[in-house]
This record gives sequence, structure tokens and C-alpha cells, in this order.
Amino acid sequence: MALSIADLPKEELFGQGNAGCGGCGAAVAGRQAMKALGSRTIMTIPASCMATMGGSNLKTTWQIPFYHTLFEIAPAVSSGIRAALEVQGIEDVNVVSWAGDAGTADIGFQALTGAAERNEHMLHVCYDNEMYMNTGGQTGSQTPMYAVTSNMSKGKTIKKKNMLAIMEAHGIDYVASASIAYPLDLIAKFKKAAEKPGFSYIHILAPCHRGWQIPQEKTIEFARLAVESGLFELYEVEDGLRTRNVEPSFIPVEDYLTPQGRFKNLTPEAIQSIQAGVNRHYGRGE
Ligand SMILES: Cc1ncc(C[n+]2csc(CCOP(=O)(O)OP(=O)(O)O)c2C)c(N)n1
Repeated sequence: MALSIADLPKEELFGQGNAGCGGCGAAVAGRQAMKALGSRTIMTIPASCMATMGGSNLKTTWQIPFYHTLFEIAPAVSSGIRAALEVQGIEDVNVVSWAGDAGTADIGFQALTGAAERNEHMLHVCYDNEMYMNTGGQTGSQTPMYAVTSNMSKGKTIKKKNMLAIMEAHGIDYVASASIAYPLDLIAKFKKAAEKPGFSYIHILAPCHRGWQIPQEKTIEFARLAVESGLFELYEVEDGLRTRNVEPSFIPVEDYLTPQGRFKNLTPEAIQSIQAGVNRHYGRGE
């Protein structure tokens, strides 16, 4: 039977008085994910907004054990936690590393690829706000081309690295993209990942209104537009089988891009080339 909002647990394991900005997409992702993972979960989080947002000392937002790790090592710490649980014969705990796009695709990548190669029994989550937000919105490999950031005032000149494809290439148990605008799809994916005996990877597009320069109450709306335009595809890969979970309605990419302040330098030619890329990807002709 399909999951419904009414079936979700009422318990809030993330989100009670967090220190994130109003309208923070990552905080929404945390709240949704915990509805699937439940209280038998240990989380490691490297330097990022999400680490600071979790609070400190006795005032943590997470109602589960949460370990704020160094930037480069969250999946390695999670691997160690899994090993420690195993020697104690504890099997009913989800071990998760939860990192931003820099903590996943850039500075944290070596620990991630190592843990994935070993097919550790754990889940790595990338909440992708497409910038280094906790230090002021710098460019990273997950920043899309043309986006203006605090250190690239004319916009990024190279393409976004495809982390989902990279993780798929590891041959791990489960790879999925998810969006905070599609909570039931996201929650179903976390449930699936939690049941895998090996490594799972979930990549969540989590808009940041500050970096994206959008109104703070429109975080979810832009997350949805990304999917509807076809720019952020919702899919999963299980046993080598790739399934698209949501068919986009194919609104013009322009409707997603131009209202965002970070794309203020987009030329009509650039918009055309982005649209052409989407059309090619979905086999829709030019
Ligand atoms: C080794 C190291 N280099 C740099 C930093 C400074 N630093 C802390 S958080 C951060 C950016 C994190 O970006 P991301 O992972 O995308 O998460 P976000 O802040 O966007 O939530 C940086 C550069 C650090 N803590 N450690």
C-alpha cells in the first residue's frame, strides 16, 4: 500500500527549535528523513549548516545520537560506529552520515568513496544546496553552471559534477535522488535505504533561500520547480535497475531559473542550452 502523510509517525526526531534560517531546505529534509529512520539511528554530520543547526551540548535538535565530525571524515566515522555495533551484536540501528554538498562531493569525497567501495552497512545522505553555505555561499562542484556565488560574482563557468552517477558507479546497494517537495517519495526512499545490508546513497536537492536568492517561503516551491522542469530527476537505482519515480511536467527551465537571484547573469543563449540539455536527457527532441 502506498505511504500517506496520515500514516507517518507523529514523533519529531529533528526540528524542535533548530538553529537554521527560517525556510531552510536542509532542516525540512532532516525532519522528513527522521520520519523514516526512527529513533534507532546514529547520525554523523561533518562541518556544515546542518552540524551547527543541530545545536550544541544539551540543546541538540536531533533527538538521537548525533556526532559532529571533522569535515573530511563523516562516512569513515560512520563505518567505525557500524563496526562497534557489530562487535556488540547490535543489529537494529541505522548508521547514517549526513553531509552538505561540499562534505559529500568535494572535501568529504575520499571518505565517502572509501566507505562505498567497502560497501559498508550504512547510508550517506547529501543535502545539496549547491553552495558552501555555512561559510558564506562559496562555489563547489555541486554549484550549477552560471550560478553567482560569493566568490564568483560573474557566475560559475564549469558544469555541476554528477554525484548520483559517481555513486552509482560504485555498484552500491542503493542510490536515489530525492526532493523535499516530494516528502512521501523521500520518506519511502529512506525506508528502502535503511533495509539494505550494504551502502546506500541518497542525494536530496534542498534549496537555500539565502544562496539561491529566493523568498524564504518559496523553498519548497523551487524544489518542486527543479523536478517539474526536468533539471533535477527523481529516480532510484536498485540492483543495477534504474527507475524514474516522478515524471516531470516539463515546465520551461526558464521558469525555475530566472526567478532566482543567483542566475541573474543568465543569457537567453545559456537558458536555451540548459533547455536543450534537459530535452536531450529525456529524449524530447530539440
Ligand atoms: C578541513 C576544513 N576546511 C574548511 C572548513 C570550513 N568549513 C566549514 S563548513 C564549510 C562549508 C560546508 O559546505 P557544505 O558541505 O556544502 O554544507 P552547507 O554549509 O552548505 O550546509 C566549510 C568550508 C572546515 N570546517 N574544515
